[in-house]
Amino acid sequence: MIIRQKRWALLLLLAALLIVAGCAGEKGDPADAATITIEGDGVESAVQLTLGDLKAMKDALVEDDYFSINTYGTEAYYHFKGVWAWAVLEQKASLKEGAKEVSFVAEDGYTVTYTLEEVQRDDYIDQQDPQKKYKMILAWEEEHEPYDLDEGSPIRLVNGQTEPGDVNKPRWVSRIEKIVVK
Ligand SMILES: Nc1nc2c(c(=O)[nH]1)N[C@H]1C(S)=C(S)[C@@H](COP(=O)(O)O)O[C@H]1N2
Ligand SMILES: [Mo]
Repeated sequence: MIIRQKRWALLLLLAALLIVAGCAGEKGDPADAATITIEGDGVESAVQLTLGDLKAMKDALVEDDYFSINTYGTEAYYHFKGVWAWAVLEQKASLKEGAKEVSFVAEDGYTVTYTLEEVQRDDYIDQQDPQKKYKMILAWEEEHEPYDLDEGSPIRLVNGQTEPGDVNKPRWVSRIEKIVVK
């Protein structure tokens, strides 16, 4: 009888340990299930990608401080973590030969359109630091914080500047819903 009880106690302890370990381990960000679509005449077929898919593109990850100027002329650095937008198109979408332009469309309809070459560039600048070169990224973390799911799609387009004085922050499309290739 005592032996049986001990066995039960051990089993209970084991179960409790497993639960604790499970909670403390890789919880998986709930935002990872968020999706964006790549669609339009410029791709062979539309694809849906989860944020988890983007995070898994380890070779294309980018983490950096991006310089910005907004419409009021305010200058500031923001820290972002994300993945090179071009790598996403190249690796995840079946681009057609004649594809030319790429629109990043937010849930509120806010849209910024680039040529395919502009998405591919890896030499965007920071007017304050001539040494630095930047890629256009799809970011899921700003200032070391993941985007709040309550505010919508947790993915933002972020880029450097094209030239000194470039007011680039208006092109940082928040809450991306889809990427339309034409
Ligand atoms: N989806 C979406 N993204 C957007 C905008 C918008 O209205 N909708 N405004 C842009 C403009 S004009 C600026 S200056 C920045 C402001 O970014 P912030 O909210 O992080 O300051 O977001 C840009 N991205
Ligand atoms: Mo703005």
